[in-house]
Amino acid sequence: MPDRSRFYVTTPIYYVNDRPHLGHVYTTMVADVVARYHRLIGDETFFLTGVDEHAAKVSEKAAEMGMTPQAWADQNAAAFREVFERLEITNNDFVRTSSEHHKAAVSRYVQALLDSGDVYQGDYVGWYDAGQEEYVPDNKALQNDYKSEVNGKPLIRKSEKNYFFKLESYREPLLAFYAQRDADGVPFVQPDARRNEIVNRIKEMDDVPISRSGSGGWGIPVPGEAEQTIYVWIDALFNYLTFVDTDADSPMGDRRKFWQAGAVHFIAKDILWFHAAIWPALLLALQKCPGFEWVNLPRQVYSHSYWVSDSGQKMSKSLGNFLDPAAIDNYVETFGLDALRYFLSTRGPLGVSDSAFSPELFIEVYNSDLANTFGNSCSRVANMIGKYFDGQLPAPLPADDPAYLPLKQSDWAGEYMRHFEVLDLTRAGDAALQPVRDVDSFIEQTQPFRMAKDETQRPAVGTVLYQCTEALRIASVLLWPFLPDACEIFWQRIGCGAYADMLADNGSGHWEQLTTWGQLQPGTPIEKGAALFPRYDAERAG
Ligand code: ME8
Repeated sequence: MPDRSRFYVTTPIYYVNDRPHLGHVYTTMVADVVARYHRLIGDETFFLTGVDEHAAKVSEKAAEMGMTPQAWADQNAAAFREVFERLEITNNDFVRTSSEHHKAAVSRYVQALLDSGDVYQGDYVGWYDAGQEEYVPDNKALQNDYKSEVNGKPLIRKSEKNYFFKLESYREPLLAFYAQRDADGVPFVQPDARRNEIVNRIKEMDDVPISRSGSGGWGIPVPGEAEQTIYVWIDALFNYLTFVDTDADSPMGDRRKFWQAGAVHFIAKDILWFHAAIWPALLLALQKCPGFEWVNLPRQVYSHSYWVSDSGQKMSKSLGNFLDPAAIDNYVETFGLDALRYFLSTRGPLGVSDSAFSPELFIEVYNSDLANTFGNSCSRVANMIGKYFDGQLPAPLPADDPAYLPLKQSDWAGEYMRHFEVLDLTRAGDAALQPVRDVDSFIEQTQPFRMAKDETQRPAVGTVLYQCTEALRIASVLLWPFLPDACEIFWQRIGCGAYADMLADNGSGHWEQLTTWGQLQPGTPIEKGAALFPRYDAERAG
């Protein structure tokens, strides 16, 4: 069984043939929210993202730009890294497939598969989708009229000497693996509809090429074969393993424990086949090789849908309709980074349907969930504490006092965890806002601003406001993976500034304490500060 106290999460590694766009930012932000959640609940977490460099389209684009593939890859890898840093993504490492560490590890794995007989030499005659860098089986090519399923461009006819992986011989082991995961209650592929598509395709799969000829030396050479490079997809899939296949003697430290915790791979549906069939089959093959017995299989592949434009077209580089870094910066400047994270991760295409990116919806969600709910509640409560208690957190009456007015608490943290555990970020975000909604109803019901007019009612008002602040503190803990900047500001204002350091300490296990009622000390100064999320008025903003 995987080790539940550790957590390993990955994003696809992105092609460096161009600059990052909204799709890349999306998957990376989702993985970041999930990584932060696991750190919050006390899991020792490793989060990996990065770039995929050895694609033919990278060397072709480099030639167009009059640059070497490496120089072009360096430039775009830096752009990805820079965007992710600016977006405060908390990845623990950044993959570059041109790094010496990765190249050496991939060569070792391929050598092991050559030695075991799972990789053999043959001839490939068939179809290739250059945009997706994907070999397309004849029946699929025919079905799609010899065009790419993703970008509609004509497929290329290829005839070359390749090394092949015996994928077909893993049909039964893979189906057994899927059945086992279903029986364990943690299906390997999510959502379920995607899992069913894959299981059907596994039943008819053939062996696949794992090398290419004529890449002009851009790629990892097949061991002992200077003319062939390892097919970019095999090179890329192995990143999930190479970057954690290190022991205590390595400068990267002992990371195998993260692999063994069972990786969770976030990807989009266009690359599911590689992750759901080829990847586990490669791992099944590798774990039979001497020295690789420790290689277990990932925990889950989560395949989301697409962000599409208003007209329903996939946002992509080749279609030129994506939100580029400048447009993304605009959102961050106007609404704040938290708002972008919150919107993308709670309103994005995590399920089986695509999501249209609509500026109107963005504003609506910003105003309803952030400005009018969390932001407004924090201001309201701090204002009342300022007005009636001189900015000091009042002490609540004892719960058995006749004047004690209880805020009805539900299982806020439990509900939130149940949704995170099945990667339902929409419901997890909603559950994190529940204490805020409960505070709003409590204020409506008790009307502390009316009670405060009567001096004798002050202890009851203090009781109401103590509970409101405490509920908002718990909300801020639950909201932190989505809104880290705003929550950290709020913590400073309520005397909980130390939380940020507690959470930076990976896997330190403060979850119980942070979500237990009654942590705030009466008498603590409560700062009002500026609105965490000022309401956005589209008309006034022009
Ligand atoms: O496929 N909506 O890289 P890539 C949502 N290098 N997500 C989107 C998206 C959209 N419109 N467009 C892109 C590759 N993405 C390979 C991966 S992994 C071993 C190798 C996201 O640069 C989504 O995560 O084409 C998708 O899977 C990924 O970007 C594809 O990035």
